[in-house]
Amino acid sequence: MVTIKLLLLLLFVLLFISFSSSNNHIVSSLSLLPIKSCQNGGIDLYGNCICCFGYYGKECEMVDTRERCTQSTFTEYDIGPVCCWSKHRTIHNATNLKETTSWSISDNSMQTQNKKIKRMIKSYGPWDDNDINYFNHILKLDHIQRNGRLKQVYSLRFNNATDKIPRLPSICDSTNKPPLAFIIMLTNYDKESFQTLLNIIYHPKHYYVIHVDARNFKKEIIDTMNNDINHLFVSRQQKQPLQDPMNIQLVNIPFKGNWGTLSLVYMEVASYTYLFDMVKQRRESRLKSNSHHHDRQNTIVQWSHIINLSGHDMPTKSLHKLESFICSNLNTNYIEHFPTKDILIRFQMTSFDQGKWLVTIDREVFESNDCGKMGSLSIFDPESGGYGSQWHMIRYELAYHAISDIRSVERLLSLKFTSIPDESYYQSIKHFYPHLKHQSWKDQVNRKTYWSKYTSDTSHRYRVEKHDIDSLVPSLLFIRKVYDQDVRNYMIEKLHLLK
Ligand SMILES: *[C@@H]1O[C@H](CO)[C@@H](O)[C@H](O)[C@H]1NC(C)=O
Ligand SMILES: *[C@@H]1O[C@H](CO)[C@@H](O)[C@H](O)[C@H]1NC(C)=O
Ligand SMILES: CC(=O)N[C@H]1CO[C@H](CO)[C@@H](O)[C@@H]1O
Repeated sequence: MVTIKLLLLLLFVLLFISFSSSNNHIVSSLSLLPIKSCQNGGIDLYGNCICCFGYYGKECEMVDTRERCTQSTFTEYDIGPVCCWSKHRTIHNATNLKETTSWSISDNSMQTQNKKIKRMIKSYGPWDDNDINYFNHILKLDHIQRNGRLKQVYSLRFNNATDKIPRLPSICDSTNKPPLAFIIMLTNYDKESFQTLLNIIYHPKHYYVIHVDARNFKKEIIDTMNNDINHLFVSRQQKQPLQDPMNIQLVNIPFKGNWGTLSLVYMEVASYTYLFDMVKQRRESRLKSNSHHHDRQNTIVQWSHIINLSGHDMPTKSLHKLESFICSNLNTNYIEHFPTKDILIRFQMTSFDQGKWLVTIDREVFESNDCGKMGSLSIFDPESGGYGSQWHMIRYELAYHAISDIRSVERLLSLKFTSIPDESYYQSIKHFYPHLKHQSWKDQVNRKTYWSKYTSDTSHRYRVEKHDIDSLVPSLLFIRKVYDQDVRNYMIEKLHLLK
C-alpha cells in the first residue's frame, strides 16, 4: 500500500515537472503501463480490455453465445476467438492499405496515431504474448492535455516527425566505412559457434543485437551470455580517453519463435529498436563527455545496413571485405521481390500461431461457424505487396520505416493470419517507403543454404562440409547451416576470415 502511494506521488511529481517544462501539448513520456493481455485474446491498452468479437466483460471473460463463431472448434484446437475476429477485418477497417479510407495517410500526430493504433488492436486480434511483446517494443505511452484533462495516448516510439535519428554520410571510402548492424537470432546458446561467429564479425564500431528464443531463455544461460558479451566488449574496446556505451546487447524480453508465423518478423523489427537506441546512446554519451568539442558527436554516425544472422550462419568473407562490399553499394537494399500473385494461396487462407507452428483453419470450419471472410485479401492489396526470400540486408531508412510508419505496422499486423509472413513483410512495406525511388534494390541476397544435398538423409541435408567450402561462388557473403566447429575453423583458415 505504501509503495503504491509512493508511486502515485512520484507519478504526480513527474507529471508536474513535465507540465511546467513543456510548452507543447505533450505532458510526459512515462511508459508506466505496459500493455497486458486480457482473456480470450483481448488486450489491455488503457487499463480497460479491448475484447475479441463475441467476448465481453472486464477481462473479456464473458462469451456471447448468440455468436455462432464463439462455439467453433477445430480438431484439437479451441479456436473461437481466432475464427470470430476476422468479422472485424474489413477493407473499411484498414489504415490506407487499400488507400480507400478516410484516415489521412500523412497525419502523423499523436492523437491520430493513437486512434489508428486502437483501431488496429480492434481489428487484427486475437493477441498472444508475442504480439504484446511487439507492441511493448514499438509503442510508447504519453499523456496529452485535452480540454483541461489528461488523456493517455499511444504512439510509435520511433516517430519520424519528432525523433530524428543521426544521419549517415552519403560518401563511403576505404578509410571511412560506416558501421553495420547485426542481428543474431539463436534458438539456444551454442557458445563455441557463437564466439566463433562474433570473433569474425565483431568490431567496436558496429552494433549487435542478440535474440535468444524465449523457449530457451533461462536465467543461467542469459547470465553466461551477458558475461561473455561483456567480456568481449571490454577486451575489444579501442583505446581512447572516453568510454562508449555498449554496442552489443541481448533482447530483454525475447519472443517465442514459431516457424512460419509472424513471431520471426517480430524478433527482427523489435531488434531495430535496440539498434537505433544504441547509436543514440553513443552519440549522447560523446556529446556529454565533450560538450565543447562539437565535432566529436559527428564521429558517431548511423549504421548503414542491417544484417540478420542465425546461430549457424557463417560469413564467407572477412569483416573487412564485408564492409568494403557494403561500402561500394552503399545505397543498395538486398531483398528478393516477386509479385504476390504467385503465392495468393497464402493470403486466401486464415492461419494462426498455435504456440509451436502455424495451423491453417479449414475453410469448412470457417464457413460453418459464421466466422466472417476467410483470408486477408479484403484487408491486404496483393498488388502492393510481394514475396521473396526471408534473407535480406536492408538500409537503415527501411528499417526505420518499419518501426516509425504506422502503415508498416499495419502491414505487419495484416499479415498475422497469412503463412510465412517473413517472406512477404519486407516486400510489402516498400509500398509506402519514401526512399523507394532513390535507393537501389538487388534481388541477390548473397546467402546460400545447401538444400539439395543428401536428400535421402534429412538429418544431414543442410549441413555444410569442408569440401563445400572449396567451391563457393565468389559473390557469396554468408553460408548457412555450418554445424561443425572443424568446418568453421577450416573456413577461417581457407577464406582468411580473420584478416
Ligand atoms: C532474418 O529475419 C527474418 C525475419 O524477418 C527471419 O525469418 C530470417 O530467417 C532471419 N534470418 C536470416 C539468416 O536471414
Ligand atoms: C520522414 O519524414 C520526412 C518528412 O517529414 C520524409 O521526407 C522522410 O522521407 C521520412 N523518412 C522515413 C524513413 O519515413
Ligand atoms: C467502417 C468500420 O469502421 N467498420 C468496422 C471496423 O471495426 C469495428 C470494430 O472494431 C466495427 O465496429 C466497425 O463497424
